[in-house]
Amino acid sequence: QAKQLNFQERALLTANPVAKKLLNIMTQKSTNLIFSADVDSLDTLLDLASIVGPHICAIKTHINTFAVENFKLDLIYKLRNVADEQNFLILEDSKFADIGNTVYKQYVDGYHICEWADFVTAHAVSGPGVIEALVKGSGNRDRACLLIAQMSSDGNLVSEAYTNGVLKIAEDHSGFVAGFICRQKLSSKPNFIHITPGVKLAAGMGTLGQQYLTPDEVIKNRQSDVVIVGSGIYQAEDPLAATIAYKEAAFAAYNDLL
Ligand code: 5BU
Repeated sequence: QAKQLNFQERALLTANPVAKKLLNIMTQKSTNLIFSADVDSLDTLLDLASIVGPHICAIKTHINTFAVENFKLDLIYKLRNVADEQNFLILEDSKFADIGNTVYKQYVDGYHICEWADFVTAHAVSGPGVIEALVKGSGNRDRACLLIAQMSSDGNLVSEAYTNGVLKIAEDHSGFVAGFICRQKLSSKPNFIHITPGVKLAAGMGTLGQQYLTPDEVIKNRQSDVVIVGSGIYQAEDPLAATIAYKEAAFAAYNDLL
């Protein structure tokens, strides 16, 4: 098997500042784990972030899932401080999918995502305008997006041709696209980071169509780079112990490939 470049080597080969930061954090903290903090309130999210922060390379949020009645956007700026202190990034899983003009407003005006999220997810179904809108909204901040090239849910409509189309758009916009949300390695270009949700220590079917793979399967067999784990951590009796278990499983699988 050919020698794989490690994260540190790949950091030198990427022009995107966020991809570079992520690759460096993964090296420094020995973690290729992103925590998907799908909890009920921003207060709970902040508490969990402080606990698991030392063991993750990024936290993933869904800012529009919090009940609006007692929503306070200032808490997300507290998360920004925790992220800076504990050296992890913030990935807002917006899944932008509309025409450029609408995406621009969602990114800049709605929840001020451009201010606090290092990177966001986007579908490429509407074409490259979505990326152009995010570039415009980012201004001179260090920002990036991940394109959703594949999904984890049962019966999803993503075809091989669609995935190949997403790869092509990513290559044409590689200054802003840091990588992919995917089920397996898709591109041999070292600057693209492959990130995989739908991960649990026990593989199988989750609720409402979610399908789980193990960290070992995702990183070693499918050669993705990073795992995203949500309920495997926040539903665990001991979220810190679970975070460490996922971190160690995913990083050992990465080391096995080198
Ligand atoms: P889980 O609790 O580990 O199943 O959470 C997975 C998270 O990743 C959740 O926030 C989803 O919205 C997100 N996700 C996913 O599960 N599958 C996908 O294909 C994409 C995002 Br894109």
